[in-house]
Amino acid sequence: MHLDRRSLIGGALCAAAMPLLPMRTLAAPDDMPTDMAAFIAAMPKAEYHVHLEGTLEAEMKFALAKRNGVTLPYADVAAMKRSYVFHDLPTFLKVYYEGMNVLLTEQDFYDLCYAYLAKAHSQNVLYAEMFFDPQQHIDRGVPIAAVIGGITRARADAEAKLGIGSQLILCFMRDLTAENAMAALDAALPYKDKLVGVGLDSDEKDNPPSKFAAHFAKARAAGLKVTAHCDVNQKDTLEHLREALVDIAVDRIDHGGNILQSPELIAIAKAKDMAFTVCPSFSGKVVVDGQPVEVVRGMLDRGLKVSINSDDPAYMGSNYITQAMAEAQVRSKLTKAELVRISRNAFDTAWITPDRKAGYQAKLAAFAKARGVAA
Ligand code: ES4
Ligand code: ZN
Repeated sequence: MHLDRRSLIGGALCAAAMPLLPMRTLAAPDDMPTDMAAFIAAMPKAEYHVHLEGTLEAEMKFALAKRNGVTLPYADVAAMKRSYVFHDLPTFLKVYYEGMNVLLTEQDFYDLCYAYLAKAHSQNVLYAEMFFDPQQHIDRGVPIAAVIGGITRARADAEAKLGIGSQLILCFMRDLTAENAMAALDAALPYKDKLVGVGLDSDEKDNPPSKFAAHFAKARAAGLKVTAHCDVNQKDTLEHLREALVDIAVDRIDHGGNILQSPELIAIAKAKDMAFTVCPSFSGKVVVDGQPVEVVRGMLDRGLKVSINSDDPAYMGSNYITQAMAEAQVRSKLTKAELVRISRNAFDTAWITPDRKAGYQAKLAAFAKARGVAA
């Protein structure tokens, strides 16, 4: 992992149209006023774009490797973390998928999910919807029952012990075959009451949303919501956004920063009140009319429903949502009122009952009022 954050401000990980930069870390900038840092830390939050397997910290990898008798190709945690150097999405995904080899039992998935929810709770996340990649586990011989079972048990315990609410989104790996994804969906559907939706992740190049039209339709027929990654500055990015928005008619878009380059797509998204789950670590700047624009700033200014999320925090300097928001605050010059708006957008994005949503929004409104922020 490169740590030169000053030189990396504004960099995008997988920017085809931008220079490729090493992955940035998202530490809160040293010169952030302490009252702003404290405000961000204390604000009630919701998270929608976090890959559970991307929260697998190096320390936990070593603990699980020991428990499961797996040999890791690194001497220690520090050496493993030094290997977290990525140049683009494929080089990141290679390390990310290799990292999952230590996840073998129901208890492993429990430990992974509980650790994330405890961390999120410590950062005042009240509610989270989390991705997981079943194909990667099924293909390694891990039963889907162990994957979903461990995660579900952790969710229940975290809700009971910590009060944090959560739901689960099954992601299709778009760079594997459509058949492989369909097999995973069929294996998971008996557990559909443990899922809230399906998503689309992994390498987007030449893997458009339309490749999974049948999967999305089947998931929807089973009562599940639909979301899709539209990673930043990918090949055919505007066509992929159009397919997601119009052809698939997704319920949400993950990343989606290039929409800023298309007034037509912005108009469609606004008409649908579409939510965008932006991760500053992956969403750098996009070029709009020849000018680089921060995705969070651009979406806010155009009235798009943007939230800020952490993505794969274990691979990004262990920076979870508070650090992601702090980074976005600096890069997009967010005011406290805008930060509250972003959190309000986030609670609004939740796939939960209106009553629960209103409860979360009331907590956020009380927080803003207590700090004199008009929101
Ligand atoms: C991912 Cl940032 C990102 N993009 C696509 N697929 C992913 N899986 C985990 N993180
Ligand atoms: Zn993602």
